[in-house]
Amino acid sequence: SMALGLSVCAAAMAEPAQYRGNPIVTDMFTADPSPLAHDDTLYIYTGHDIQNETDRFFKMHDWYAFSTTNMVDYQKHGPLLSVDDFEWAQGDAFASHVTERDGKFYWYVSIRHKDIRVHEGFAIGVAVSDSPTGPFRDAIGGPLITDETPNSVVLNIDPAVYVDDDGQAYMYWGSWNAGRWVKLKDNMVELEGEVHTLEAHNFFEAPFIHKRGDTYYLTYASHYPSTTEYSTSDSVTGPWTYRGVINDLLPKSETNHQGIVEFKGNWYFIYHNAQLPGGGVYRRSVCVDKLEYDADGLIKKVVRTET
Ligand code: FUB
Repeated sequence: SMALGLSVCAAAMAEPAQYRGNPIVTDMFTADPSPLAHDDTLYIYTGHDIQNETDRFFKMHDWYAFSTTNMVDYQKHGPLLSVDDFEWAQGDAFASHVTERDGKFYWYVSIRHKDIRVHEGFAIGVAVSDSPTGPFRDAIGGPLITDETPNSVVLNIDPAVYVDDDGQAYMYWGSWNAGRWVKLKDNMVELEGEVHTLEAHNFFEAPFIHKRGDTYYLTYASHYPSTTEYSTSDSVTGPWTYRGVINDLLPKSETNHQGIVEFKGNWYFIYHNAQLPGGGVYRRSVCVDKLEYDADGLIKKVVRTET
């Protein structure tokens, strides 16, 4: 009927924002991407820069996801998680990482603790959901890592979790030249054993692990302003062999924060720049480009396609 036709049309017009190309999001500033391939969809979880054009610090309060099935069209979900979802936290939604285990989705986040104010008070928390797009809730009701954790670092930020082939989960994190790693229990929300120092040449922050064939790749931001560099190993715990730069300095973003994922037979390098109009160090934009390997399995320098 005519009425039915009109309501279908209205529903189509009410669809959430859709985007194409780089940067993948054009109506807000996004940063620190974390990719997750699930079923036939790629989810890119991001931070959300809300700083103005003059103040000089990161201002971030919540996290979003952007999904795609074809690497061309992206759909916004969120905000899916916010600092307010962690009662023990007071602010600063820095970099995060989402991983799946046994049908549950775990979202590891960097936030500031309300009470523990040693150093900067940064802590790592974790939220959980039965779906990649939520609802997510605080999985512990407290932090996983704080300044009080033995062998933690000054800035406990930038968590990345990797579940190895034998089912053992590892969390990597850290900043300002001090990387760390620790095993996680099978429940994904408790530490197993002691915190280890991450020994990787030129490590600054933003560790990320992926595996291709028998090789583990540890990518990370190096120096500040940051390039993206990497090391490889035949074990998820190292030792790590330094392999060089894969993403050069960015024109306007001092940070460089990457995630790497294989999706539908191609590898992707997911990062942020500051190329949206009005963009800058604290107003960044997530981008996606191809990641390629040479015949020896070394990563080729990323060819960025932003304008
Ligand atoms: O987005 C805030 C911080 O900037 C992140 O935690 C770092 O990785 C850097 O991108």
